[in-house]
Amino acid sequence: MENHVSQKLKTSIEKIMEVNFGNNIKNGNKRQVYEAVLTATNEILAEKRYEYSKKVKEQEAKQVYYMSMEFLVGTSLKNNLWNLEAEDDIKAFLAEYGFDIEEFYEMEPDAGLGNGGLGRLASCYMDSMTTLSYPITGFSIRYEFGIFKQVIIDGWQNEFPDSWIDQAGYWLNPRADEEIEVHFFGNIKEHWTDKGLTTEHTDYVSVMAKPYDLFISGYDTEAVNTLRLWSAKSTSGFNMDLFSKGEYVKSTENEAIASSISKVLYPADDKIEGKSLRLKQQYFFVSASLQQITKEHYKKYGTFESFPDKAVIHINDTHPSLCVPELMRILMDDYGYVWDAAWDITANSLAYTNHTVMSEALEKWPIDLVKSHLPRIYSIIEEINRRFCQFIYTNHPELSASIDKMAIISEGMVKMANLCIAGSYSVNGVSKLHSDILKTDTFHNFNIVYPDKFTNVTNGITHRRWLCQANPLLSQLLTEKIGGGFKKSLSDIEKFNEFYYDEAVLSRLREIKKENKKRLADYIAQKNGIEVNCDSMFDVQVKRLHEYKRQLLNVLQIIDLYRKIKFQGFRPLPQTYIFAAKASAGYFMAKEIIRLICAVSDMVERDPDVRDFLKVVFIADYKVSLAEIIIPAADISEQISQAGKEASGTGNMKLMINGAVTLGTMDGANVEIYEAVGPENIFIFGLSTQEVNDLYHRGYRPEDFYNANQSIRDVLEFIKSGGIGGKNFDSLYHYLMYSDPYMNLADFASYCDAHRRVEEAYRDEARFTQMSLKNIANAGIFASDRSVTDYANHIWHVKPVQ
Ligand code: GL2
Repeated sequence: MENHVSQKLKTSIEKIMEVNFGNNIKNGNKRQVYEAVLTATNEILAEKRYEYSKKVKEQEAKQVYYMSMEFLVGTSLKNNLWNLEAEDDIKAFLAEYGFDIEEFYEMEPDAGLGNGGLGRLASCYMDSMTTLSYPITGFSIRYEFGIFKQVIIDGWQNEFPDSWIDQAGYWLNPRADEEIEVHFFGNIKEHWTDKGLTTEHTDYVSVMAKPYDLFISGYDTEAVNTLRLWSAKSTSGFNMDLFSKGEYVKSTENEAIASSISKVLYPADDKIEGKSLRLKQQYFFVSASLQQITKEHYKKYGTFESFPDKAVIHINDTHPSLCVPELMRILMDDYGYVWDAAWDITANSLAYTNHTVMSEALEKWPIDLVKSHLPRIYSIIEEINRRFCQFIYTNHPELSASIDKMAIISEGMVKMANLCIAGSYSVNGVSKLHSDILKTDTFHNFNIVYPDKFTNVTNGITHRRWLCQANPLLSQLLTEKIGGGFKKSLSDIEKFNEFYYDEAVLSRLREIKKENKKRLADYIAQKNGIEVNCDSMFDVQVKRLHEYKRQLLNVLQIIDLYRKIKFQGFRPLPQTYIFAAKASAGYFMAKEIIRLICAVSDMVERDPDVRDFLKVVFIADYKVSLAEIIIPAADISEQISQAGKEASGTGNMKLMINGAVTLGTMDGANVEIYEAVGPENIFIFGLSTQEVNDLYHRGYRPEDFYNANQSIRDVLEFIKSGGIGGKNFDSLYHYLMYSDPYMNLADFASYCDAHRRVEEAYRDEARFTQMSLKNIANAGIFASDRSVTDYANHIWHVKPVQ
């Protein structure tokens, strides 16, 4: 039976066709109907949002404000229709008029407002919070250009702008009535008044923040939450005076400077960019969001005493760390609170998640930059730092030698993680291993001072997008066998373990995998012009390109395999290696690794001795919608970062739930995947975190591994001598032999050995399908529903609003 939402949607689509285009569906063109479907879906969400927010207000429920520079939303149409349980009806409705809904899905560009795992996690959390009916608002920037489009030309990554708004802007609901002014630069004047010492910020430059709301739907819920994206524009706008005087360029200058703030997403992942524009972006969205949140709170309660009971502001990595001084500023300068009271409110309303231990990603800003761009904020940070250092000095004399390391301002820099720890009531890592490393290593001293602040919440993924929508065949099989309850409550998926010995189910699993492989193979044939064998084993490594993730190790193994097939008559199981990854634009080594993958792909493809056994494919422009095609087709999930470096990983979870078996190091959430599936259903190799640290302290000498291992010598000399299509890869040879902080060669032998174990397991079809089943059935704990419930219960202390 058709549901009430579907009926409403249809009527609304018809109406929009009439009113907006003076047309009807029958005669409408594809673009018109596409627009009508998106607009109608958005309207339904707007109505639901209105009803839900009324309830939240009535119940005076505590709310989460999730501050994140990145939300990797992906596409929304399919997700929204699926969540509204209207997908089938709308598909059939459109088909009546000759429109294929799949084509509409393809027309929608990804909202690529993020780089990788961190941004995608934020979007998964919005989905889960909404499905579980928790009130949450996400805050970020409405980047005009999201993550760049990647085009590979002759093996080299080129970046092109991604203007997504034209085709996906229907989801963005402008709220001109809620614009907010943000101040940069200027001077600080202090003077005594009857209220004590007050501070005035003068001669500042104003930028207007205009909000756009993107509605977030959930499954089987009344709730709709919003993701508020701020767009920057000038307060003065276009200068008519200058224009009249013929100063055409100057007349638009103010607008250009202001709007540059929300122009483009910084494409660096796990690495900081200490640029002035980046600092402006951070302050811009933090200030606009906090001004709005506090204004609403004050309107309602007339005081901030109750603020920590009604609001929790979550700092997603240090990018929004200016929340600490900005909330202090608002409370003191705008609402007249004295320092101690303001600090009490601030430090009880903020919670912080750390997402990386990589030193190059721990943000710090030069003092002069912060001081000149944000003079008032800097003066507050200085005072926070002074009090913090004094507190440590007085209460923890044993740490007095470490104060310099713990200080918020030191070595000419403002250290944002230190600021977050001092200013938040909760600090968490994103997997058990990562949270342990934070406590025992990265923030060891802070853990001595604030042992109760540190906790762990292991990441999760929304299986509704990554399983139900991306892999409808598997989802259907699960529904048949264990019922549909898993869609709302993924712990139910555990029941699938019962089918471990069920031949019919195992055979269905194989058929489903094959279908998904065909879908991917079609994509590859179309985009790469490579025919891949769907009976070969699909080995997948898809994620950002980063040295620590060690795509290079994967290629080294492939080159070794190539050489063994070509020169030693080795006949392996046919295997297809699939890579997809974007490298940060200025990251030379990462781009070199892509070039190597592409060159190896070419070399194999041209070689009739090898190509029946081995294929290597680099799929360009990795993004959420592409991941939805690749992941369900994977047999093997490569998670091979150097132990201790990948905070969690979330791709590993998406692959697992789609039945791929992990080949990985004991790093990040791989450790918990290992615990969930047991040692016989995962392939582990390589040094442990402890062993990596020990080797580092002893001194890692790549030549020791080179000398001890014939295959390493063969592979490296092959690369060096132009063996890969005559191309020069000296940069990578030297990297591996003389610098490589991620110790690729130390794990090489164990990695190759693991690959042979994988092959052996894969040859035993029945056994491998059982491994795959175990991975699916034990993925329950990696639901983002579980993660957000952990946050809600243990950190945020919020309740669902039903
Ligand atoms: C990351 C981590 O590298 C990754 O391991 C983790 O899964 C995600 C989400 O917690 O966060 N940190 C980071 O800066 N980026 C990540 O993907 N970009």
